[in-house]
Amino acid sequence: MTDGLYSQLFAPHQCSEGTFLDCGSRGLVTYRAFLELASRQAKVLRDHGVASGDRVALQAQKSVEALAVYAACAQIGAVLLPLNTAYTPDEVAYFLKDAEPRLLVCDPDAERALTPTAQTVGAATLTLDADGRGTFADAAQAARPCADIVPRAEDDLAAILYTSGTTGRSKGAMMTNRNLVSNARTLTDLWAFTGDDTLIHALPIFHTHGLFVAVNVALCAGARLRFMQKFDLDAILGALPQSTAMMGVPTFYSRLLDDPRLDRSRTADMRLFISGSAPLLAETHASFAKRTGHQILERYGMTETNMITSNPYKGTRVAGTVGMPLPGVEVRITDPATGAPLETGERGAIEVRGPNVFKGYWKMPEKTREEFREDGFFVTGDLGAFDETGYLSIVGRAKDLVISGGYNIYPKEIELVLDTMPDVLESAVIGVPHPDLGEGVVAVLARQADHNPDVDEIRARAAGALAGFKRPRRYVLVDALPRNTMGKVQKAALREMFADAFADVHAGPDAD
Ligand code: MLC
Ligand code: AMP
Repeated sequence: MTDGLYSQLFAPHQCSEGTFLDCGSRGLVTYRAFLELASRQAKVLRDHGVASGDRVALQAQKSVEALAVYAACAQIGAVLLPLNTAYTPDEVAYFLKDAEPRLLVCDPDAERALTPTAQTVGAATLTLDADGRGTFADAAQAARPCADIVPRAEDDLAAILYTSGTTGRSKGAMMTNRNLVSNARTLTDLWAFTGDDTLIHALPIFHTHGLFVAVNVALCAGARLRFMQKFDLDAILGALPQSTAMMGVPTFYSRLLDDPRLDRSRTADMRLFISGSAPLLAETHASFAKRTGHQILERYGMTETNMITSNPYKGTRVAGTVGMPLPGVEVRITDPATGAPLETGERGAIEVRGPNVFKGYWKMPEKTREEFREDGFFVTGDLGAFDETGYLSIVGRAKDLVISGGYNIYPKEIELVLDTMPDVLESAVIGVPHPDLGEGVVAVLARQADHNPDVDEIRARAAGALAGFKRPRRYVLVDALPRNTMGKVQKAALREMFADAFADVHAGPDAD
């Protein structure tokens, strides 16, 4: 029973006066101070009835205090439910009803909208703002530290991360202690992280990349995080000379490249740039290498599986590939229709098995069964092929998914909203190339006969229903959607038709 996340990743640092979080002008936080804060929060969780296995929902801006909730949950065996800060109250309501947390910690601005739903599921609501202040912070400050570390078994849940689905209904991916600890150890070794590293952390802390990959690797190595509230070009350029590593989505790299201040001297002390969550264009890889001398290391992962493959730390990093399976992780390519394994070089479904793969979808045993093979391989929904040297390339997606700036957007969810709009017969949502975000969302609306939908009104209504990053950036009106002989909307044709929808957009943070 000593295999829990807390015992493995947090407890070894309880007495460390080394810096865990470097928050720039906001100061330094030692490992000891961070864990003491977390232990006070753990006491608050306990005082609100949170027991081992109970869920704690967190929708709060990135702050030291918000990150400490992760450690507090781990300490008492609670299951963290981190939520994207962009989700609207309606979207959050679904997660609360589904996961039935014991406690919701949210921004003071969202408290009024969220409390009624929280109450219906029996959850108390406490607040935490972007500066780490609020009723939750006050309670933690007044609390005595909690001394207990609740033992957790490897297979116990540590977190639930919601991912949208192709049906439009979000699924809670259940992450166990084993999933998180095994991946953290493997990545720390593979990428050679040590206590001498300073890792630039500008990713959000409600997704796998920023929370589990970056934070857990730092914990595992005893490294320092240069902890930034969000992606800020100036702040990152300023931090590069005092840092050794960065993890980011491809948009981070294209934005850095867009700035002439990125050069060899600024990155001279960096040892590693890692990219993931979305495809890194080979062109970005080459431009970055030319400008800085650094070959970006691209890796591949997924909420349900943590990290799956990585280009090597030592050895050739091949642009346009996601490298090789991580040690202890099995990856195979199969025929998407039959599940039969395919030969090297053949394109097919990417399947994965290993200690990194999640336990299943929360309260969705059927959905879980559908996505696993009988021998335990999980079907990722990505399509790929191995080359002769063992490198995997992702060549497409079997799932209807758009990845914009590293966020997953499921068209079905947007279409369900757009289909209800006045004068719209039906809609098709597609992702097409976007210079800043990789893919940008385009909504194709088929008019009802003799009607003309009001796009401004639709845009405004969509804003009320959907998180900002999911909202279509372009709307196009058509008389009818193209369909194949089976009656299925031909999204590939639409993607081709509107491929240039963002041709006028330039790369960089102020893009369209
Ligand atoms: C923000 N906006 C986006 C967006 N991010 N729109 C589309 N796609 C995105 N990714 C919208 C906001 O709603 C807002 O719209 C406007 O853009 C400006 O918001 P912002 O917050 O100022 O945006 P910006 O700072 O430019 O953010 C872009 C970004 C950010 C790329 C830096 O999205 C980001 O940090 N992405 C990382 C996502 C991530 O962590 N993915 C990991 C998933 S885990 P409006 O209309 O309100 O003005 C995973 C597994 C794995 O995939 O393998 O890692
Ligand atoms: P998420 O569900 O948010 O965790 O997103 C996971 C998806 O992101 C994967 O299924 C892939 O489609 C995609 N992804 C992650 N890393 C990469 C990468 N390096 N290249 C291409 N796609 C990636």
